[in-house]
Amino acid sequence: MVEDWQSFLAPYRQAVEELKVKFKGIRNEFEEANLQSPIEFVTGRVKRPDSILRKAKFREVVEMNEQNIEDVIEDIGGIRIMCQFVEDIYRVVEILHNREDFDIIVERDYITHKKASGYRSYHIVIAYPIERITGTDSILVEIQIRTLAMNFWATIEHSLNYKYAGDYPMELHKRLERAAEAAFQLDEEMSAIREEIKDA
Ligand code: 0O2
Repeated sequence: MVEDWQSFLAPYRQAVEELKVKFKGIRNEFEEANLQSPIEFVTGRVKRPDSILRKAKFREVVEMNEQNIEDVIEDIGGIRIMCQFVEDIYRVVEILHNREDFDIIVERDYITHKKASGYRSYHIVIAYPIERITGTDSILVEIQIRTLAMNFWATIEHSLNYKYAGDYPMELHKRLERAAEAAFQLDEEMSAIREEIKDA
């Protein structure tokens, strides 16, 4: 068991704050150079203990402690990068690949391979070195990169998931599928008129 959640989560809070500053910095650099930024905005959060425990239970973890927790839950620290266009997501991925301040551990492209739920996003899990008064630690942070349309769908589906625990009534399930398709079409349309939007 985790004895003291406050101190266990402290490095994650620090990592999320640092990464938000860094990724907002990328956006600022594009703006200062008068270039269209592939990053629209950045958010971050640290998973709450109740949510960590719920996920561990869902994944049927028998005994979780501070040493093995990251084997099961890679998204205690989470960053979301929102983009206008699907193409921007891959530009952001390339930018992240070229950085030297963290290592990429896993990549999951749920855009080319959407989840059964209809969920689309690009996930990158990084090992991020964090400087503490006790020395350097390396912790995992999950970066989700998605368009505004993907984010809209995922946010709504996420709240419904809490209500129905994933067990949606058939009618709602169908509506969510249609909404996912509509979000996909919106991204396609926006990409098609991207050049015009960029000129504007
Ligand atoms: P939170 O913090 O409330 O968002 P894995 O399945 O382990 O191979 P994956 O998909 O990266 O890889 O891991 P996981 O744990 O299934 O999902 C990580 C996060 O991705 C989730 O965090 C969501 O933020 C998002 N996500 C994944 N699948 C879906 C989905 O079907 N719908 C929505 N809305 N979001 C999804 P949590 O755990 O939900 O917590």
